Amino acid sequence: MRIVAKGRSLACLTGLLLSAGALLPAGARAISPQESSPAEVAGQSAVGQSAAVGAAGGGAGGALDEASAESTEEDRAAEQAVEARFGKSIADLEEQYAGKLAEAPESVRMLIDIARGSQMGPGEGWFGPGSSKYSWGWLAERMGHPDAEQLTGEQITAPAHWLARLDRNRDGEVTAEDLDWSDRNAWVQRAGMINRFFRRMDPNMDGVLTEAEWGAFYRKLAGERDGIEPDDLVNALLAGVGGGFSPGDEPSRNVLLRGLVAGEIGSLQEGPRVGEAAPDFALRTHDGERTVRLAELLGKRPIVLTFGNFTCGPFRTLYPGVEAVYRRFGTEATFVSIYVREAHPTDGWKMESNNRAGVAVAQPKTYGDRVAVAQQCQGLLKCSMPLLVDEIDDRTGNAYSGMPARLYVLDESGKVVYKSGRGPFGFKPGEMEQALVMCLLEQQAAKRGAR
Ligand SMILES: [Ca+2]
Ligand SMILES: [Ca+2]
Repeated sequence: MRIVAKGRSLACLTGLLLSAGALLPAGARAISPQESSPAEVAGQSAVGQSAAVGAAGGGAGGALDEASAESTEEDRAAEQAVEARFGKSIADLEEQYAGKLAEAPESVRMLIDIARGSQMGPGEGWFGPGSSKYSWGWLAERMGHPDAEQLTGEQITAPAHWLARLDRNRDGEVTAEDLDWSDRNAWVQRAGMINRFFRRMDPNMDGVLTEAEWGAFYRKLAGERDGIEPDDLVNALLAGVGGGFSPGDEPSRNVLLRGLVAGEIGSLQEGPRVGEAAPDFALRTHDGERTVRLAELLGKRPIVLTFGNFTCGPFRTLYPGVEAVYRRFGTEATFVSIYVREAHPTDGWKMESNNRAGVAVAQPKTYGDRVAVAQQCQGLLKCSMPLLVDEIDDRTGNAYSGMPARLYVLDESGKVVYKSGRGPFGFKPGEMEQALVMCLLEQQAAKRGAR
């Protein structure tokens, strides 16, 4: 498996391995404790890597010089594409942000991490945590118990189904732990591990395990025997986990550079921040039957925006979690999904795991092509909320930095109250749902105050 760019020193490679998510499969939102480091979890890995490279004595510039000496025509083409898009070479950007990479725009942080050999992991480059108006402190204060360490059902004035979403571990009280969605949280790590097991049993990767899929998995393990044993599950689920990408999924540096320039790894824009007004959009539904304009949805209820695309495996498997939120809160909030640029088209960072799941499409070149893929995606995911298709110039995907997948909660006035981290790693429907509940709590309190 090709892990590093040519000319990379062993010390660089060590720094890379230390930075946790580097070797995770792209589909792996979850990370296990040994794969995670505090720096990475805090979204500081770019800085951490920079330090590791610096400590190696050569510095990133040296590694890049070596790389360029050996670079092939393909390398040069990828680097020229970067220069055309960013207006500067990678080396110039490295120099400009030397020692202060954390201050660089997200796109530059991602570019430099890719140039240094990142294979895309949580906390690397622009993959950071979500941001929210709400927190444990906000909730405790709002409920009139600012110093409490836990809130019981009696202390939270809310319908039972709101409370149930805040009490993540269902122990009857809400604590800071219930609201912690960082990658170092034990619940998040365990849930992530279970999600990865789930994907192993779900051959068509639609995030739904049918009785037939469940049965096929069981029969494969049991063989001729009348039952399976704990070790059968351990071997089937753990073998190969954490060892890198699935065969045929790992990207080369050039594929990542081209994917970055094309907006397939994510938008070069950053999207609105919490507290800012969400950009307006007017997009047609996948069936062409109507146009939905954000401005027309405002003033009524909170709004949940879900961005995603067909070729992003984690989006496909995590999307049912958004549908579940829609089932629970569809009468209390407005839900809209927005179909954006493909993350893993056959002419970009193509993935064998997609091929095995029967997902193989080139990057749409026209709006009509994109609608056709959105319809194919709809056929698999059976999205029951309006599915809007972004224009082929990615205007809405860019305005929200929605590629490859992302979640937002807006309050009824259209201000952002929750913005997930960039997908796939930041795509956390449970985190979004808690923000939605707290937005509803705030709205409820405001209505009471107005009476
Ligand atoms: Ca709890
Ligand atoms: Ca399935």
